Amino acid sequence: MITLHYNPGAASFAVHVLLIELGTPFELALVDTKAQAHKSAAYLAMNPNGLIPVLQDGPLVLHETVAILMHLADTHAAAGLAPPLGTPERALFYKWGLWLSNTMQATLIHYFYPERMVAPGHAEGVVQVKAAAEAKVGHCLGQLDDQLRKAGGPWLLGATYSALDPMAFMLCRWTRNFAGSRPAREYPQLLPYLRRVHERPAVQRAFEREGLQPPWY
Ligand SMILES: N[C@@H](CCC(=O)N[C@@H](CS)C(=O)NCC(=O)O)C(=O)O
Repeated sequence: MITLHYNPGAASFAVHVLLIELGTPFELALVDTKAQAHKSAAYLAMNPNGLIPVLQDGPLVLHETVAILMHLADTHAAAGLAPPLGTPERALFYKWGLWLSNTMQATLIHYFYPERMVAPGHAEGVVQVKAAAEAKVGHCLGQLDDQLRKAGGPWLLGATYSALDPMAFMLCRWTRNFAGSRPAREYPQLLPYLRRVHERPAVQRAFEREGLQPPWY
């Protein structure tokens, strides 16, 4: 059995969408962040970073959202959610997966938790880190918009929907409250892309199951 440790709207959302998309049986385990359940000894034993998500797949315990997405694409290869191994397309799948994780997602975390990057009580530092993170994510949105134009769409990697589309959609969604720069929906390629991903039944089902409300992105 597959179990996804999740919290509504957190990074687990992309994995939740993919699991529904795959039609594979799984269960959801809510991580009560208000009760700091992600910092409990039991949770830290699964993910020493104390972050969401964690996927349990039989005896395998896996953290890192993009690693989980890639694992699910590999273990459900018939669904065709990752390009064939050893191809240039597969190399680009790795490139975009790592970039989404180590550049765009990591910077969004600074945007959401700027106080973690400065000395305690440094209010001006918090404002500066948040603004800098928002500006850097703005560059990331520009790159995503450019990629959609170059790849010709309709999906991030081109003609075929992949395990990275729920990830790109989720990160774009996280920009919806940007105040100092454009959110994803204001980019010419990203707006129709977000609409297309949102139209997928798996995305709508995940929103529903997590109890999330509009605006969607
Ligand atoms: N690189 C990690 C990042 C995960 C992450 O930052 N998760 C956030 C939720 S979106 C979290 O658990 N935040 C709680 C905290 O930072 O205390 C991954 O992709 O799994």
